[in-house]
Amino acid sequence: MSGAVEKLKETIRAAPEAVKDLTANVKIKDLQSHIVDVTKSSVTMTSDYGAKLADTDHWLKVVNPNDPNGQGPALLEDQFGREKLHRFDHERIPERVVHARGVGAHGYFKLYKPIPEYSMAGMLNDINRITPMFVRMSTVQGSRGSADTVRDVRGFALKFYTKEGNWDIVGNNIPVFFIQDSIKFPDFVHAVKPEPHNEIPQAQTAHNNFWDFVYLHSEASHMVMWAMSDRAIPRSFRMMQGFGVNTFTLLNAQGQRHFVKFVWTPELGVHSLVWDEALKLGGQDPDFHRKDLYEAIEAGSYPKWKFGIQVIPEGQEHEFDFDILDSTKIWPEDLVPTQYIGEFVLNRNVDEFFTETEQVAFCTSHVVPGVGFSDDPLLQGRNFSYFDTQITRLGINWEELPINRPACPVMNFNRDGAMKHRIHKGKVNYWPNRFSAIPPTPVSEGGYSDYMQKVAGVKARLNGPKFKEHFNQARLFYNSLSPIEQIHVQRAFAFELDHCDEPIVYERMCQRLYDINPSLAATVSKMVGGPLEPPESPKPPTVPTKTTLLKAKALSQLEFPAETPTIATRKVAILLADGFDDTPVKNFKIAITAAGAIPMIIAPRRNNIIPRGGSSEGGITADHHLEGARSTMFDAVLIPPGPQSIANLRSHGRAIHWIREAFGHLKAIGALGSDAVRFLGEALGGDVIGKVQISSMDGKVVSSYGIVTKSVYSGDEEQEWWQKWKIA
Ligand code: HDE
Repeated sequence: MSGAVEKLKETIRAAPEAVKDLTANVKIKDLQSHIVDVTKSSVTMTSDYGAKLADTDHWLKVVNPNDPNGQGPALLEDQFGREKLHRFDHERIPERVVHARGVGAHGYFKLYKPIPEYSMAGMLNDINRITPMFVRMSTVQGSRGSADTVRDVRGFALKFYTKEGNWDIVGNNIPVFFIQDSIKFPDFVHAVKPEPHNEIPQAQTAHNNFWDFVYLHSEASHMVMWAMSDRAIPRSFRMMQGFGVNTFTLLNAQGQRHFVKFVWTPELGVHSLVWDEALKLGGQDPDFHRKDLYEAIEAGSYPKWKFGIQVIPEGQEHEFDFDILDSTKIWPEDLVPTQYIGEFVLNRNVDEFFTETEQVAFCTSHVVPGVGFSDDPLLQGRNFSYFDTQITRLGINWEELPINRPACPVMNFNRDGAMKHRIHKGKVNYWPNRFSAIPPTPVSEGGYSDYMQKVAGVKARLNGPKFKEHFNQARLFYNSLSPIEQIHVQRAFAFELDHCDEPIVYERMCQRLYDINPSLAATVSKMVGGPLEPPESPKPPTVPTKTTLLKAKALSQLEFPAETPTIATRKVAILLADGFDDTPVKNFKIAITAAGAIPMIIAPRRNNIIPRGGSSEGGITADHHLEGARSTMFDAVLIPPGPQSIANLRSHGRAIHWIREAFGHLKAIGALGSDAVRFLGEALGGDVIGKVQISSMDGKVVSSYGIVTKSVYSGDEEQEWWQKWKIA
């Protein structure tokens, strides 16, 4: 277990009983029968067919015992050697065609507001139920080994093991999508993935094909605004919202149907990295997000999300300017408020990555009684695609795998296929049969009820007229951001288009930005060499609107601070060297641990850092040395007092770089004592005498030591931050 986990454990207050009580989780119990603990096994090594093995280090060969150099050929007859290689040769399965890189964890859902008026789903009506869950978070574009912190949409897939069957919500951390119709998905994914001729770039949208696609599909305009915002570089998987994106339906016991969108919001607030930090972390710690989630859960600091619904009664389907079945549109909260009805918590890491996180398979088509689909054309295609892809990845019997198996009874006459596990006893394998074996369940007793939807029309390859409007919500999103968030969007576009080397791509994309926001377009154009004036060509069609908002709630990340502002689980680096003052360091560690954060000592070397007045044997062990752990891996930095310690840091190039980089990434920086304060000023190139305090944009100081919260929207606007210096 890593040092961070141990330290985080020290800071965790007792978790609520319901969270700890894993025996309440029927799915975890179900998995137990499959778990073998290799380190506690009393069984010695066997072959796959159970024969005990005496030697798996040497292949069976012809050797000449009388000749010390005699090494003859290896024998094909070695069934154990062959078995070992066979098994190894076939270890890999195809990675997911998208969302290949991800991390999973177990948890549970608890309802606090039943919704019988909307849905008869048991999980959405029973407040005494604890519904087991498995959650997988992912990036989209990169392959399994790509870095965590790339600019990308994050997948956020939920599997509820309900008493009425598995219910999967296969969501993202952004509420809209690039395309409206699932038939476009292969084109979209081909365009976003590495280019076909050279397989470059990995896990990036910053290339010609992606932006060519976006220009040619103006429906992607809204989504790319989100993808260029801070949402696409989250600080942690624990600090992201999630959205079901598609429009689903809820069906109540009276047979009434409502349209619904699902949303979940993290208890810790929504926070992001800054771009430079994300880029560096990609190399310094490619597992940054995976590790962050694993360590938090391992330490007992369980991330939690509020689960909400946005509901539109069936009769109001056509009352909006946008088509509510169009996945490139949000339902603005100002028009359709989110009702939070429950929460989910992730409280258990997987025991084995492959059999759980890699083999878990989600299907949008897997819904339970009380939940249904809509005619959202993206959803309809997804309902086909997910099941289909699992057949390639895992085989037709993928639902028998332990992680995918429902935690309720499964019984039917689907049969056979590769890798079937369950043995069905009995003379019949069809329905109806002379034994009346395995009858369907009437709707009145819990059988799935299909909504009797009236449908009329002609067959045509068309979408509804409102699907043609592509820019209103792209504008709405940009207008709803704070100024600093807007700057980040400008810079993200400038970065991405700078990586496109074909003028037709970046010039046309700049033209497209004029359709969204002329000032954004002009700024980006100036940076990347696009047109400096709006194009004369006619604007793409827009549909007249009656409810169009200029700004909408809940789009800017600033609207999602943690419910109680907190530095819990954030990592604070204490930068010191030989000669540091021991007592303030101890006090600071106590204070910061009490606030739930993780203090970590960073010094020029790891072993035996000697405090002022200490002996050469009495030093402390640092958590990391300055080269090993970089400022990017921490949320805040403290420089404690001690004249010799400061002098040592002052002569250390990496220490100065640490402070400058932390400042550039808008980390909270504290300095204790006049030497440390002066050093901080010098490191940052300022002529500072006295006490220095750097505050976040909202000026929040959350501890008496001057540790400030990192602003959720922290811009990389260095100049701006220079002006924020207060010199006293
Ligand atoms: Fe997916 N998507 N998708 N997608 N998607 C897959 O299914 C697909 C879409 C999302 O952690 C694949 O099991 C189509 C929207 C997540 O295992 C595949 C369309 C949203 C994950 C697939 C979409 C998503 C996937 C690849 C357009 C947000 C990872 C592996 C019609 C709501 C799930 C797999 C996990 C994975 C198809 C669009 C989210 C190929 C055809 C919109 C989180 O079946």
